[in-house]
Amino acid sequence: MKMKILHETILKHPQQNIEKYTLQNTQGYSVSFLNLGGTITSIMTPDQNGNFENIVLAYETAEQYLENPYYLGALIGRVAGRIPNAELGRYKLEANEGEHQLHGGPHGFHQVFWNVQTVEHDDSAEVILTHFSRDGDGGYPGNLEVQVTYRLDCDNTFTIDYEARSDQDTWLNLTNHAYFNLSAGSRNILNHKLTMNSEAIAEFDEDSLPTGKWIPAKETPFELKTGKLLREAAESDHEQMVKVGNGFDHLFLFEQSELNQVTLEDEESGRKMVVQTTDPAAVIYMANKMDTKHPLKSGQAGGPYAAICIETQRIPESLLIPGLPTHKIAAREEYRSRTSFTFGLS
Ligand code: FUC
Repeated sequence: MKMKILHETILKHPQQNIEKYTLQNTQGYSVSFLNLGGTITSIMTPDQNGNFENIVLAYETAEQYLENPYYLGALIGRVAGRIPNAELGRYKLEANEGEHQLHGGPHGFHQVFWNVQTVEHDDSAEVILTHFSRDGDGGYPGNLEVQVTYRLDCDNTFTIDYEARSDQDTWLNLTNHAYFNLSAGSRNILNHKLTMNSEAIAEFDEDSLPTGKWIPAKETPFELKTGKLLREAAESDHEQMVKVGNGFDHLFLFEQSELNQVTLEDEESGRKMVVQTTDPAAVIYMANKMDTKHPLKSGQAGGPYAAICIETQRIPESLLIPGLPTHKIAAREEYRSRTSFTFGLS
């Protein structure tokens, strides 16, 4: 039996319609996303009783994606994370968090209508999203061609491949900002267990900007080798944890291996997700700063600890580690990274 790709228009808009695509495998797992921002709106997986539910946060209405204030499920670029004073070298970027830039600025990739090309194979369903970002877009140098491939296979793995190339030296750090809740929103994430080989976290100042220093994870609440409940992070009195609203909202550096891994488990539903990436780092964000102003799909609660984001990425130049890729890319260099999410039961 062939894998399926379904398609519907969910909002007619004078500029461009919002189209929704669903990749569905033969076991009933599915991933839905929009042409706008490549935004993931649903990932349907079964719990231990075989009930399929959506394990990512989504807004109540399609119109909300035109703004997407929480960056729910969106592709993030050109540069994920915060850029101090919205300045890179001699380039002045568009600021959108006080003087700083967050997640590519107000016209970042989450606001882009991507071109979509669907490809159905026997054992996977694939969609290729492409975007051409002009020299000077948002203040960034270089004409940039970006291609993101979303693929769901018959073994319940969803893979994101990022590829890009610029005609000038520039900065680039691509990720996806899905908010996961393995209980499908019926509880917060404080009883979810997180396991990863974290080597260090980037120290943050009051504005969550990196100070340039790495803090070793060993023997701190950021050591997650044997797994920790997220509740421990929320209740920790570690200065870095309190600073960002009690919990994780930090750039974690992996102990490097060929594929770096993060595992998330929810005992009550039995769901488990394994994230593997070629990227050297990931921002782990427990939605500590999320408000409840923007309504979510019925059955989903917003606010602190509503979900967790695992934003795999590169590291900023200010935190340079020899041998690891930073945000800086050279003219005509091939930017490539892959992150996969495998869904199953514990
Ligand atoms: C994450 C966090 C930020 C921010 C954003 C919406 O990437 O690092 O603090 O709140 O998401």
